[in-house]
Amino acid sequence: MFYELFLRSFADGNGDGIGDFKGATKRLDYLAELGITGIWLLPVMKSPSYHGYTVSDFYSINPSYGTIEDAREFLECAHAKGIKVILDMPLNHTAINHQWFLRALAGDKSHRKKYLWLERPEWLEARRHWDNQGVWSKLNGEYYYALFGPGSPDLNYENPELREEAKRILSFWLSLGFDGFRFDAAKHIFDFSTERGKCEYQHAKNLAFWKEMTEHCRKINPDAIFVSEVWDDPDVVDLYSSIFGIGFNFPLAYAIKESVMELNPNRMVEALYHVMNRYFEDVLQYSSGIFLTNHDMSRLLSYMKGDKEKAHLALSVLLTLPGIPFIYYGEELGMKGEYNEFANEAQLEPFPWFELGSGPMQTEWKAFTSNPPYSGTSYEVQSNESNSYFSKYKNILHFRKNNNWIDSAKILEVKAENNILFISVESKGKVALIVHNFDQKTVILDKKGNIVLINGELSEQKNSFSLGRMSSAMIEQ
Ligand SMILES: [Ca+2]
Repeated sequence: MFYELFLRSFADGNGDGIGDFKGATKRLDYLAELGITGIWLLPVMKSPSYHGYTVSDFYSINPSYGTIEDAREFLECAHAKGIKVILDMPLNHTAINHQWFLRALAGDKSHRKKYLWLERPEWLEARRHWDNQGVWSKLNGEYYYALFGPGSPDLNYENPELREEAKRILSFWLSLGFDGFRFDAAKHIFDFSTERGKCEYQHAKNLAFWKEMTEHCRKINPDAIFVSEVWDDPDVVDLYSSIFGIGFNFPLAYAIKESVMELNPNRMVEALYHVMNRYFEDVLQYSSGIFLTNHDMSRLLSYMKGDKEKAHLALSVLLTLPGIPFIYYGEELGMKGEYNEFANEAQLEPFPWFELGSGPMQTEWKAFTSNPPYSGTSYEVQSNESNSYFSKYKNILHFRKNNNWIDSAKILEVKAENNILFISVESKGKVALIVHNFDQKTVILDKKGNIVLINGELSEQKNSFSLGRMSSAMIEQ
């Protein structure tokens, strides 16, 4: 079970209000106690942007986060606690102030070949798929390709020397002790056709690129972990996942949140046959990275309009499905944050350790807007209450930790009856029926095995059991 961690917002180790490696190292026990066995670290390289996705030196640590030695110590301490760490690696583009781009602008030939420059005026007509914006930016009278905006010029991996450079970058971080990578924007490496002069995902070329990169990494660490970010239909995601080993299942995230929001388990049944169809088969060559939210989405409690029962039900559904679960930092406290297409600061807020918004190791790099002091969200308040959002969330995480056999389980059957979702899963001869009550009232069901409460209310009678509203349980068969 992975925890997506934004270092800047987590724990401050040197008193400047900015989260860093020293602080996170001291908070590893907190993560281990949650049941976390992996960390996905958002980019930590030198960057002009607060989120770090535009990198200005791929071989450096952002000085705000500490030193290479601090990172090494963090990795060693994580490993000692049985936690693996993968690094977010945005190889698709650089920051505009990366030396490569600055030298390219100054006319240096070898650096110019690292980027894509406008060759034909008609290329200017190209538009990106999701919002019809242009993809060429102009600086010093020259147009360069920058799909995600002027601040992040795309790298041109047609250049074999650049592919070798990318391998050196990956070697650098693996030898420091990282256990693998989350590859950002994986389908965007080749997404502009120079033949047709328009934006087009070139999946075959992308897959060849990633095969080359992952094979290189596996020579250094045969057990390296890779996760791909591909927002697309399940068949496209599968193509990429077969190379990386784990692919984020975006359609599943939407399906769970929508079905719980609408309290419609039928929607979930329909979706599972579509977005988890491989799990109904026997052969599993790769895993789904299953999640509800990430740094590019509204936080769960904001999505659920503050309905805590729904948020816990959604987490329960997620953690009873096969795949590798990813939990976004702060979700366990019920942090809020609405996605805004122009800035994603709202869902990247400081982790509220203290109720008054400051205290030892509390990060304060930005003011709280969605999770203000005295809102009851803090770890300080919730960790001491057995009935808090945090305590319930943690119990659901512990359910999955104690039942991690579900990670590689097969789905035998899913159905919805009387507003109850039934999921039957099997792994190595072990079979369990999972029951999620989407209803507003308690239901009584037949008892056919040992019952484990996942979340909510449960009472057992001789031949039956009662499952409270919005509650979940597992029946071991
Ligand atoms: Ca700091």
